[in-house]
Amino acid sequence: MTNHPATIEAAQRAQESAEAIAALTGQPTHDIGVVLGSGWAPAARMLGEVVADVPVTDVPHFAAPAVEGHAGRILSVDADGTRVLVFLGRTHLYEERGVDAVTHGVRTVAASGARMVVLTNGCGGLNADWSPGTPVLIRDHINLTGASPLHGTHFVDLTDLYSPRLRGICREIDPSLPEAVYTQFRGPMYETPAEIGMVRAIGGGLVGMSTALEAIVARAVGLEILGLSLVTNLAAGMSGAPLNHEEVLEAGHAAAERMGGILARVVREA
Ligand code: 8IG
Repeated sequence: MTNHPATIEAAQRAQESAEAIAALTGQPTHDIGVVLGSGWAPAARMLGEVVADVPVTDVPHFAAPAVEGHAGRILSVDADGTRVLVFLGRTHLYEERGVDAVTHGVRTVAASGARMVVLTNGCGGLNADWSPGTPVLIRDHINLTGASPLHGTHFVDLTDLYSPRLRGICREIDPSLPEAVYTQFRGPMYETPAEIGMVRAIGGGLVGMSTALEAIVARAVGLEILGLSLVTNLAAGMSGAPLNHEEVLEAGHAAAERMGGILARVVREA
């Protein structure tokens, strides 16, 4: 069932946001949505020609991002004829605005006419070979937030949630891209070393605070999904050093060329 009142209201808000984005960008529809998370902003300018650049606060129903390094802008980018709707920054569950605020971006991508979404994030890595600045394809996820972004009796299949087709295109672009299972915690605290031990035991390779809830709604609204993580730090307890947000931003700048190159090609080839 997709007719729970909260689902209908969320779809209506997304429709209003999509109409505002169309008016503000001069682009009636977009083909692909891209959500750029921690560390990914420097890669944005490599996507194509920026046709419009709008503060999210000019669009109804979007909240200003609370996290440093999340610029809070919406871009319309022309990637050789593919119209890409880019979100610089996102709303996280730990901001306590509720699951509908967290997933409003992906609902708006669908309402804008797109058929696919690229969800990116900065995250912790459980493989010691992944130095900060390593991009990793998300193969699957484990949702440890205790939250669901769906309302009512809405059964959604999550098999192959992270499109094998899009992962294949990415590996053609960059054969050295690893794949891993993304494990989402609510945050905002990072994990304890014991929690990282649990993640390892259940098959997780990445830890983050954003993408799983967005991917669930992206599937529910019919989008094809590509998930790309940037490992910005080794997971807690692995490096001997405490975790901090500055290394996230540094890793993004260091890896921008490689990430931007992958994004620029995948939006053209997908
Ligand atoms: I950047 O180590 C970033 N985001 N949960 N754990 C979790 N989220 C993160 C981490 C991390 N690094």
